[in-house]
Amino acid sequence: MRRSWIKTKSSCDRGSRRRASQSPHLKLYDGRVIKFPAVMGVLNVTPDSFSDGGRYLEADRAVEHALAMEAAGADLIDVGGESSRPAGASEIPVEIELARVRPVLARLGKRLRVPISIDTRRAEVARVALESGAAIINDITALEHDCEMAALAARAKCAVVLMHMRGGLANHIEFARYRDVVREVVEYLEARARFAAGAGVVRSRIILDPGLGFAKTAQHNLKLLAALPDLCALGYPVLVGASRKSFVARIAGAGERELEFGTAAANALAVAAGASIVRVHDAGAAVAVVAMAAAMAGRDQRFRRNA
Ligand code: HH2
Repeated sequence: MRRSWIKTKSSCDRGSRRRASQSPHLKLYDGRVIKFPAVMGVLNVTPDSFSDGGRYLEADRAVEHALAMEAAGADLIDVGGESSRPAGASEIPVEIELARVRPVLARLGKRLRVPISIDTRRAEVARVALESGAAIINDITALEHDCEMAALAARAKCAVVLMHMRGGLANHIEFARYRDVVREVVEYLEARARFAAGAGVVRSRIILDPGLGFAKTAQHNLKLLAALPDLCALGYPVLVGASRKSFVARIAGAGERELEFGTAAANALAVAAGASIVRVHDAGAAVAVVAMAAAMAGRDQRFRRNA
């Protein structure tokens, strides 16, 4: 669905935290429903992403890959045109980000049945994506980078992923210092959710993400994964992006199989701990992992594959 009306205007205490219940699904502005736990397939239209950089820079290949992830059972596709790779990700001009994602979004809007999210920090890019039919803004800066993002999300009534990070794209690893990483991340995300709701973002469409690997060491990531129930207790759906990240490589090994199984283990335990969405590069593998983990955790009675 094209939406040409969206105009961008210029310009804890862990123990005592209220236990709020999470919704079992996300209802989008257009009535489509994403059932949890869900698999978000990553589509990086970039030359330099850490896992799939350069593979889908050409629009036809990107569209093909998105359709393949949908066929493999992905519940939504996350399109990004700017890498956030910690090893020196460089800021790119907005024109380049737009030139990468616009042709892909235009084609996907007509062909993809599952919802599209746009992985961007920039309101201008988000607006183009929303006009092409995207229903979710995935902002790794939790609406902090671009002061127009919150108002855009509110006007569009889209869902928003608020992710925790510190520092900028190129230097966030230098900010991986915490007294209590779980408490600080949970408090930050709670505050950003409050900010988003205050700006008019539909509360039931706010999703929180601890931002694994963003200003986090491997130990920080492990602590956050172990404490997912604390984050889920805020009552918002929680997205986890562990797929193929360097902490998985450090722990499980950097070979293809090791990354695949390390990612699978992280996703299974995240779903068992209450995560609502896992963001992955290999959608087919994640669909099976999520179906099994959800069934074992008693969260989901829909068997994704027939025996
Ligand atoms: N991770 C990456 C990018 N966007 N968004 C959310 N909400 N959560 C994440 O964990 C997350 C994200 C990094 O992964 P990838 O997109 O594969 O790499 P790159 O940023 O190099 O394109």
